[in-house]
Amino acid sequence: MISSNPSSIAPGAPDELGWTLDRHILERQRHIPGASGDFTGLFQSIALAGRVIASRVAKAGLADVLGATGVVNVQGETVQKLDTLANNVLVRCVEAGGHVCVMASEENDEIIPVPPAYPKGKYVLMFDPLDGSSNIDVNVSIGTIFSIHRRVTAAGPGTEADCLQAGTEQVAAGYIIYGSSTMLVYSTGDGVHGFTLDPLVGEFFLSHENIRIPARGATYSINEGNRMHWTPGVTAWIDTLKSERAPGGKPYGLRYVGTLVADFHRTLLRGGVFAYPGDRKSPDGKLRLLYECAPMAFLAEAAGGAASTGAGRVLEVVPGGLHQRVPLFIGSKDDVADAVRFVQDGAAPGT
Ligand code: P6P
Repeated sequence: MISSNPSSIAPGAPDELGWTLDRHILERQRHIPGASGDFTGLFQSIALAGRVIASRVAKAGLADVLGATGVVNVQGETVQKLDTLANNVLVRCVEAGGHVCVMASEENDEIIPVPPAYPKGKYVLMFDPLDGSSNIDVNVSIGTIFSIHRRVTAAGPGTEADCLQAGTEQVAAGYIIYGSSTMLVYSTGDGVHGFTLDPLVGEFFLSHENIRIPARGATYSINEGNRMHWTPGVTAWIDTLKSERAPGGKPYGLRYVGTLVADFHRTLLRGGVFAYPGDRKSPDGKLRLLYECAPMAFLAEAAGGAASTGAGRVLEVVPGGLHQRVPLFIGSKDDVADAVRFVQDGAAPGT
């Protein structure tokens, strides 16, 4: 990834620092003609927010930020205290930097304007501040998901139109997973890279360079509790994966955390397929396009995988609203292709 040694230190000398996220982003910027440093500044703000949220999540059980606030968000879900805290931290870290013209969040019904006192930048940031909030109180991995676009309006305060762009237009996407370790995974379309937080240093260090999803995996990830609502195509697909008719003749294992970030992170590193399909109860599924499915689809495709709604590429869906839901099949490209075939016409995997 780094083609030369621009450092003044003799080539081949040991690198005691290692690749911090800052250094990685600055090195990337060095190779982009005319780069203004705006993207770098936005990314540093997101990373700061991730470090602050990681710190609060780590001591949530002690600091009484567990438990619901009683507020119900636009999704109709009870907002956990950490959800609110994470949302506010992200907005505060980004709003004053002059890198964005508008933001949008799972927790906010409408767009989040940049306060009039602050300069407006050329980027748009959309996020799910704390995905998996139902798992907060039981100490299961949760995460922050973010998506970055360029604005489409000319200047001044950004609008909803700046947010409602297809996923193919994303400049970058990523997530921060607060698990056994805290990791930030991102892509600008040129490879997917993972950074692990060293809590003693307070910095993310490159730990997973150029992540690639295997063409096929050995696990499927779906909420089997929804089986009674599944369409015949999804039911036939899952029943095939659980039988000797599965690709390779060995039944797939089931892994389901109930946090998209955790289920996707495992799928990204080990392959396999995650699905939150549309069903008879919820034809569009549960997951939101702008700040869950589109950023994960951007990462999946950048890592050699795939992401489909069952009807087409997730990245090609043009959003009709900030909180639009879409069905999601994502992970190893051959496993996703099988799922789509079943959903569309019930063909057996691999035929
Ligand atoms: P279910 C978490 O609430 C979330 O939005 C995603 O992170 C996760 O994949 C999904 O919902 C889990 O939904 O219906 O299986 O509990």
